[in-house]
Formats: sequence, C-alpha cells, structure tokens
Amino acid sequence: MGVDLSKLSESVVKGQIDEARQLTEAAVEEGVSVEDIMNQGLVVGMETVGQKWKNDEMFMPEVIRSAKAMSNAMDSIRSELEKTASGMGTMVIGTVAGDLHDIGKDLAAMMFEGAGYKVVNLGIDQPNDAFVEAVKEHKPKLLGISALLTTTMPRMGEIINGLKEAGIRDEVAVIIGGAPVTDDFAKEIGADIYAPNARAGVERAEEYFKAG
Ligand code: B12
Repeated sequence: MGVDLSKLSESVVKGQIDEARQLTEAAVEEGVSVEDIMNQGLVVGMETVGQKWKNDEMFMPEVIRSAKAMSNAMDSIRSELEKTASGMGTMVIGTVAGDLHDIGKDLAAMMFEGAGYKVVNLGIDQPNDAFVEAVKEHKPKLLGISALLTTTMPRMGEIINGLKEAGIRDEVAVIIGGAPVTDDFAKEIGADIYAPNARAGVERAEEYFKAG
C-alpha cells in the first residue's frame, strides 16, 4: 500500500534516476496528486541536495545526477502538470550571454513548472535580445534571468533596459537569481524579485503577485 513520498525524495538525493521515476509513476497510479508528488517528494529531495551541496557533503556530479533524477521523474507527470499550468501563467527563463551555467536555472524552471507555471526555457548563453523577443512572443507573467559569473551579471540590467526600450518593461515581472546575485544588486538594476534559491523564487513571486 501507499507510495512513501519520503522514499521518492530519498531517491532524488541519491540520484537514483530509474527509482525516482518508478516511484513517481506508482504514486500517480495510486492517485497521489502531482502537487504532493512535487512538494512532498521531488522538491524536498532537491532541497536536501542543495543543502548538502552547500555543506560540501555532495559533489557536483552527484548534484547533476540528482537534478536528472528529478527532471526525469517530472517528465512522467508533465502532462498532469501542464493541466494545472495555465492557471499560473507563463514564465520565460534563461541564462545570460557568455554564461554556460544551467543547473540552478533548470532547477528554478522545474520548481516553477511544479508550482503550475507554463515554463519556456530559453537555455544558456542567451543574448539580451533573446529575452526581450521571448517576452514579446510569449507574453509571460514572469521573466527569470540566471547568471553565475560576476562578469555576466551586468547582462541582467541590460536585459531590463532592453525591455524598457521595447516599451514592455511594465508587462512582465523580472525575477533574477544565481550564486553571485544579491538583493541589493536586484534593486540596483530594477529587477522586481530576487531569490537566493529556486523554492524562494516561487514563494517570492507569489508574494509579489499577491501584493499586486
Ligand atoms: C558546475 C559549475 C560549472 C560548470 C557548469 C555546468 C552546467 N551545466 O551548469 C562548468 C564546468 C561548465 C563551469 C564553467 C565555468 N565556471 Co563554474 N561553477 C560551477 C559550480 C561548481 C556550481 C554551479 C552550480 O550548478 N551550482 C548548483 C546550483 C543548484 O546552484 P546555483 O546555480 O547557484 O542555483 C541556485 C540559485 O542560485 C538559484 N538560481 C539560479 N539561477 C536562478 C534563476 C532564477 C530566476 C531564480 C529564481 C533562481 C535561480 O536557484 C538555484 C537552485 O536553488 C560553481 C560554484 C558555486 N559555488 O556555485 C562554479 C562557479 C559559478 N564557476 C565559476 C567560474 C569562474 C567558471 C569558469 C569561468 C571556469 C573557467 N575558468 O573555465 C567557467 C565559465 C564558463 C561560462 N562561460 O559560463 C565561478 C564564478 C566566480 C564568479 N563569481 O564569477 C564559480 C563560483 C566557482 C568559483 N568559486 O570560482 N562551471
């Protein structure tokens, strides 16, 4: 009886790609909601991974494996996630030009997807214009920008200026993240929301929209 969702989070922490997917599929079959699968299983697992990484208890290849386990498990509930997705609106997310880091950005994308957003993931090394064009095309509620290098952080401000020049700055909330990014930096460049991690991103976006 009953799939134990803590086993699911454990399989993510351990990077057990097949097991995470099987447990996810079993939970779906038993009628567990995708919200519970995400929030009590997959997300909990990935948060533990984040903590362990910070405490030097896990190494990068293991983190990548865990992220793969989570995204592979999410593939099996994607159609269900998409059903709820329209309710939360669209998010466009990408990593800035000159920056090849995508692990954190993809985690943020997965968390937002899990929270019910339809996510358009532009990928890494995206020129400023690609963000502006994507906002024009997809009309997202939220634009997520990721940068992991101090040398590429300035692109974030440039993208916001690009939105202003295109006359669409007020049509989208801008959320930024990445290890070197801070709250002060977000204020400095005029971003709407800063988040130190993916879960906080979802929460802060929610607070931002609630505050209107
Ligand atoms: C893995 C890694 C790489 C991999 C990237 C693989 C990949 N597919 O992403 C590779 C090997 C390619 C790489 C290359 C380089 N890297 Co590197 N890399 C890292 C490392 C070790 C981990 C980054 C990571 O994935 N962390 C795990 C994830 C989960 O955390 P995260 O990215 O911070 O994301 C979380 C939050 O920041 C947030 N978040 C992130 N983005 C977003 C976006 C939104 C919208 C939201 C809401 C939240 C959010 O949520 C995430 C999850 O909670 C870091 C060290 C570190 N401590 O960060 C260095 C690091 C970022 N790299 C660094 C450097 C210098 C480089 C290189 C220049 C190295 C070199 N000399 O070649 C190149 C540059 C390549 C390039 N042009 O981008 C430096 C940057 C220093 C700086 N301040 O500028 C770091 C800090 C290492 C160091 N201490 O020197 N790197």
